[in-house]
Amino acid sequence: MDKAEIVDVLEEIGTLLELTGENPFKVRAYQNGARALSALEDDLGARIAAETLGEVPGLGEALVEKITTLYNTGKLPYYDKLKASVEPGLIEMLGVQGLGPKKIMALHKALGVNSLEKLAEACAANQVAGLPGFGEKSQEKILEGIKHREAYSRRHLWWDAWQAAEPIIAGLGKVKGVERVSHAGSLRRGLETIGDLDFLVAAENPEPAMKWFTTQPGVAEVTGHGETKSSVRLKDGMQADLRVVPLKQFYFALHHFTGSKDHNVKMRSRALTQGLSLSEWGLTKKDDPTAGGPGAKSVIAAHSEDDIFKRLGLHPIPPELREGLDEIERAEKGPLPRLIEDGDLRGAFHNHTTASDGHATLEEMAAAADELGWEYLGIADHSKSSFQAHGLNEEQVLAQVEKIRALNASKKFRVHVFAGSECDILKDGKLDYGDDVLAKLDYVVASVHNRYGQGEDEAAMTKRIVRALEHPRVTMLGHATGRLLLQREGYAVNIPKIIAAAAASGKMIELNAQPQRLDLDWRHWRLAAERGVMCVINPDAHSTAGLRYVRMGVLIARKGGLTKEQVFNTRPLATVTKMLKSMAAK
Ligand code: DGT
Ligand code: CA
Ligand code: CA
Ligand code: ZN
Repeated sequence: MDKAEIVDVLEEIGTLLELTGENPFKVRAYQNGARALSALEDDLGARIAAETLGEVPGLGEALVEKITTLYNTGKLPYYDKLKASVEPGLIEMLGVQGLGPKKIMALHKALGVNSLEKLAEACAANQVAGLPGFGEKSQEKILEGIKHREAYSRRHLWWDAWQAAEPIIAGLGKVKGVERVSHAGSLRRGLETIGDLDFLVAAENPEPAMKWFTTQPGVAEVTGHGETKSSVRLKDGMQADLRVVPLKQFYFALHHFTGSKDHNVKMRSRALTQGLSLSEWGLTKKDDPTAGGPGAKSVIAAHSEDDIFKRLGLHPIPPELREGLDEIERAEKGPLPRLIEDGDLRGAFHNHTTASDGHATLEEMAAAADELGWEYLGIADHSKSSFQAHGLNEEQVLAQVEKIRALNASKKFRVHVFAGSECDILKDGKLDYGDDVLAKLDYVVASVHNRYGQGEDEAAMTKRIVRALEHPRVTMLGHATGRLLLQREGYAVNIPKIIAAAAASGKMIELNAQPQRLDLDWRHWRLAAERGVMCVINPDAHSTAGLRYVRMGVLIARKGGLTKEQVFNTRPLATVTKMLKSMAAK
């Protein structure tokens, strides 16, 4: 087991111990141990071999033993036993916003609740409000949190859906007789969360593809099996649909099953005004009796979706833009702008290292950036107020700046490393470091982490962020709403006002590409771009693997209609360096 995975296990042990009512010192020992291990710069394997792990502050004998076992065997009987001893319902409650181990324990003790269902009942029966430390308002919040959780559990993050989809696309492509394969639906449109996975195959004989799809190892249950359509539930709980069509219908079907539904409705009514009928089967004359069926006599042969758009007098509309907004009207007037593409990014700015809460060291991150072919890598560890994320104090961040300068001078890596900070925006909109420290940095990502109870006070939060944007040392705003998809709502904030403030002060706004954030939301980027606010796509990487999240960011930027020029980090190193310098000089 590698270091990052062991850190996760230690953190989970801490949480489980809290849920069993274990004494706080023991809980803290695991939490501190997880932090100490995650901050360890040297190679864990070497430390274990040399038996010097115990010298790391924060790692006592018991922890050293457990880390060693996990490292060597990938298992820990103590952890398995502990996990089995906690009621699953209590672990499930951790997923409810606002409920931590302490509150869950209190609820369990006072009311005996051991499942989400029972907790919801207790709230509805007004039993929670009277408990010490709860009250009417928190009872309401818990109920709301449970409802959210239920709604969320039916959808999945795009990134997770894509991990499940990739091997299916590859597998279908290898089936005999399969001429085309594509994903469709919300997955292809790049929606931030996905209901089910949709796949489309072109083949004369549907049987082999259907058979592979319903019997491949990832399948938990076949939920539907027709002649040309089958549905399955995958082992991770996701649902997936496959449709198989003859090649001549493939692009009509691909357009139809990519959707969205709203886009399809508008496309069909556009076709009707031209005397045509559009369906998954083809594009026929309106009064053709074969319309809307498998034998549709199409007026065109479609060799791509673009052929369909063209016949209806439209310029091509990329899948990401097909949400039934105004994309059809725009595609009628002229070509849509060329959207940013995967290969356009040359680096990114919001990344963490083991200096704060990342799992990889500065050098490991630089090596990973080299491997990705990046020209530059921005390091922005947390600032001191984010103590839960091991934020850096003034001395530590200045030492990191020196370390980064030395690393660049050593030419050990091809990538140029910029020294920045993810600096907390404090309650009043001031920054977490003084101007003298900020002046030593190449750039500053300003982010809200602690809501200080302002989560629902839109005016206060907006003012706080606007004030931070006005600070001359701030380069960009980090994760603008703090949302965690399928888990936690963002704080209330007036986005148009934030965009206006960024425009006025010439600041950038981050598109945080961490799959659970995707923040700022794609729905706001057109306004930002129209106001001339530059986007910067940042992975918010906490590990070397996390750097790859930029791909998700590009997809969301496309969905937001952004071009290469509207995204800062598509620019070459020399330009980026110059722009950061000129921003800092103001
Ligand atoms: P999801 O799965 O909830 O994330 O969203 P989608 O968009 O993938 O929806 P899904 O899987 O139900 O259907 C895939 C596409 O098929 C959808 O985007 C458009 C098309 N489609 C499905 N049902 C209908 C319908 O009743 N009317 C129309 N016009 N199109 C439909
Ligand atoms: Ca779907
Ligand atoms: Ca579907
Ligand atoms: Zn952050």
